[in-house]
Amino acid sequence: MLKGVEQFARDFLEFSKNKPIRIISHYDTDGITSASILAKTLKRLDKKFTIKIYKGLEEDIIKKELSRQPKEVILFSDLASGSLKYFQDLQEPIFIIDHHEIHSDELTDKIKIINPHLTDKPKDNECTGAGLCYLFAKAISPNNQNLAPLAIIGMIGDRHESNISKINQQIVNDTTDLNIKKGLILYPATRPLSRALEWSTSPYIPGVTGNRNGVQDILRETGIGYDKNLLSLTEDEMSKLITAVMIRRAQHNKAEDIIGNLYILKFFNTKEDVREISVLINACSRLGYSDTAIAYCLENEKAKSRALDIYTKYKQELVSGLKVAEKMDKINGKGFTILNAKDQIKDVIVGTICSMLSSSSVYNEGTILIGMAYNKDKIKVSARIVGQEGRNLKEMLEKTVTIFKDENPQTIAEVGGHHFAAGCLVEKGKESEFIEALKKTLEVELIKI
Ligand SMILES: [Mn+2]
Repeated sequence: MLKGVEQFARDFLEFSKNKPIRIISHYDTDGITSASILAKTLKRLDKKFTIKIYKGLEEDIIKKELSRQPKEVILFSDLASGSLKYFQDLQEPIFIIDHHEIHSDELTDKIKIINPHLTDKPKDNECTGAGLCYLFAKAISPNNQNLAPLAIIGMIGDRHESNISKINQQIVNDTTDLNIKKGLILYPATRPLSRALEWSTSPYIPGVTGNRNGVQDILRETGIGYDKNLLSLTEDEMSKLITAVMIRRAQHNKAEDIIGNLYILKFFNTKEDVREISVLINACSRLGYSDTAIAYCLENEKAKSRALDIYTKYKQELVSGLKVAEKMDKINGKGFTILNAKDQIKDVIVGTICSMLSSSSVYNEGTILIGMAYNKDKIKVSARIVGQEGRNLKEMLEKTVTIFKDENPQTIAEVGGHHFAAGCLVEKGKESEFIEALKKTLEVELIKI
């Protein structure tokens, strides 16, 4: 168990006695599963609570939420570590369960927090928001161990599965009804391969993704029956399929990108692929239906059918966005490509499109992909990198914004994200100025390596 969780849980229970709780969480799969774990935990304690989901915490949001104090207790999950500067003059304590990077010099005694970066062994304690919420729930009552599946979904959502830390392993061990099988990481592993191949956006399989004839070819070539799913493949079939996919991704030719563990969980009483569940939750939330996403996590039947409808539309949106991105004129530099989609791709999926392209075999390892799409009077900017090595994208965007602000002092631009995926919002009127700042940074960055 992570050090400090028990004390945190005791403090929280003590402070929230007879007070309603405000759960504030992040809008991705990890944040949604975090909020769901907290909701279940508080429900079991018969506590009153409300949930609010945000894409990010800006100053005005924080002010508005803090005005609920002292009547309500504020509990953040999967966010807020990067916002400590806004919590310097608190009258009442706040509670934070988060794993994002933190400026520990901004901590005060009013900020009660669980964060692996603050422990002696941050590597061993690497954990998602949902994982930490689960540990918190378990510290409150051992009965909450049956919430571990939600933590597993969060773990897949935040891609912690390829390098499982000690604490994540502990959560895996806590999860009953979890099956792990090594193989091609295509999802859903539980449904016919022909469908999974056709919709395989991650990994992207050239000639197969979105191409029915290509799907027929690959199945014929490998001699795999149409209705078989990944879970039912023999070892021999699995290795044939992996070879066939690798040939099509020849330029990438890195087995570890497509081979990994398949995670199968019992959810709504059926065996489901955790990657699929994770993408579905993410899709619902990104498209503005975080309430449906949470109700789905709490295994509400009505929410399930709503969530499936949203997910289907989302997949269609992605496949068409991908086609737009492939055809679009791009700004190509050394080691980077900028896709300025303007209003041709929805801002909510531009990051995902970049992730998908970064896993396709079109770009060389280490290439930085920048996607830009309009969001009302702003531009959503998303940065991804091809492969798992290379420059820190958050730092890169921060540098860009510094240059950009130097030249455009009145402008507002805030950067979020981490090493491998980062983004920011920029004023729409400053489109070309921002692109210039981006190019400048990317070209200078290149000289350093
Ligand atoms: Mn997270």
